[in-house]
Amino acid sequence: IMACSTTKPLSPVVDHHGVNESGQSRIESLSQVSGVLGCQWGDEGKGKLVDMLARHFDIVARCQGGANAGHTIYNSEGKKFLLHLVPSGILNEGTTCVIGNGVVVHLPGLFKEIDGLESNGVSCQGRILVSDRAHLLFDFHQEIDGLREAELAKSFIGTTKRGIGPCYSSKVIRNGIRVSDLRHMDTFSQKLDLLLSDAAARFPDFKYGGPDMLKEEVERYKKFAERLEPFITDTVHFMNDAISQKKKILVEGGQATMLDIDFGTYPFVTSSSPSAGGICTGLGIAPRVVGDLVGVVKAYTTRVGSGPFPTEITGKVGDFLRSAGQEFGNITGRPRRCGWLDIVAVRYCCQINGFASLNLSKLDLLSDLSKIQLGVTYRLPDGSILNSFPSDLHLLDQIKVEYEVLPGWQSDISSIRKYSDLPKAAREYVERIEELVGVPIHYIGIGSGRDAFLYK
Ligand code: 2SA
Ligand code: MG
Repeated sequence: IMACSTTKPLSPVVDHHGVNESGQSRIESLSQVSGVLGCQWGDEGKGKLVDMLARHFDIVARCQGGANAGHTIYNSEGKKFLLHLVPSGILNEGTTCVIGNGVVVHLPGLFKEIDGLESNGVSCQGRILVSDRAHLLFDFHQEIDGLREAELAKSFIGTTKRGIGPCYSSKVIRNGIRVSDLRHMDTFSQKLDLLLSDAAARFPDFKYGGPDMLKEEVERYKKFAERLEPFITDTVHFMNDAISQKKKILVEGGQATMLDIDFGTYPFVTSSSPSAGGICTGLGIAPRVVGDLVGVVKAYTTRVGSGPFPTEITGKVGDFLRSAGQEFGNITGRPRRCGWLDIVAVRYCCQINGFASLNLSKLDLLSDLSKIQLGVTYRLPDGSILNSFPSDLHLLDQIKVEYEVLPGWQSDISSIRKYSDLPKAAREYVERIEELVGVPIHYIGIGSGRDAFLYK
């Protein structure tokens, strides 16, 4: 008995996500409430990390955004799932998924997603909780999103046209309709009437069909209300209760800090807070309980939509990254703009979010390049250097990015499963980023498979 108690229990070398022992210890040491947030302009691969971490957490929660997110994940049989509103923990049976108060919920879209999951054998009933405080996003919000973009003409934002901005506008101007309003269909109808009339008054092309159209929409929502009822939860109470019961909670960010309504390249941003602050406001949990945040950084940069992109590469290398990395919007299919890794922007995101560690994703996509660049300095025409990411887009327009050039490794790294087995040039790239940013990289994505992670 003595001998047994001193030997470590035998643990499998890898679990079904291909997580080896060093990965296990990294993951197990994450704090009770942890989060995964985007550290660039979105599409860093947050969903994949969340899916991999989910089995170590009881709850996965979304706190902001809506169906403008497109998180691609694969189940253990390699089947692909594209999620928009449902948290990426859904494929892990034991995980409860929370859609928090800060999320804007398009019910037709949510039900479509749930139907898709259930028809593929993923049970959702009782596993998805929707906050009673979350705002409802209606089809008309999506329509207005399109009308606003058309109005902006050449200076369009390049939104996903999922109605995100218009829905948050309703929320902030205090006209919004919340999930709990579904329990009071008489006042629901009055509120919707006001919203639709407002939209018609503001947008000449918005055709409000009057009482008939309202009646039709209300009837539709009566059915939605019935179907949603079992999902509706006071998630503020649920989350805080879970925290006192020592449940492990993982917050899944959508979009990214460079798209944050406050910290991003305004106005070319989304309308929510995808950075650390959004966790507290979007879930109703205290800053004191929020622990380790992991920032996800793609090994290069992409951006979909308009707005500044200092390290953008046009031409051959940009085209290569776009096609090799399949850099097309998940929802809209728009080609993503591609560029070198922007250390100035990443450092700014790390400052705002206080990341405990980073997940460098899609490193394998750089494998064919003979030289890799890192954007390290923003220099102004007068020779001075910007010491932080500027708020003024005019200033950003004038800067010249200075690059460090590192040698490529020019060999396939996608089947490597140990950090130390990476080619020296690849390790040097990773370690140079750590050095410049000042945050350790603990996870490295080297392929699309569920197990294609290295732990450092
Ligand atoms: P919105 O729709 O109002 O949030 O758009 C405002 C800006 O935020 C950007 N944004 C995104 N950028 C990258 N990925 C996103 N999700 C989808 C994806 C995008 C897609 O995962 O691929 O399918 O096109 C996302 N969501 C919002 C958007 O491009 C605007 O610049
Ligand atoms: Mg995405």
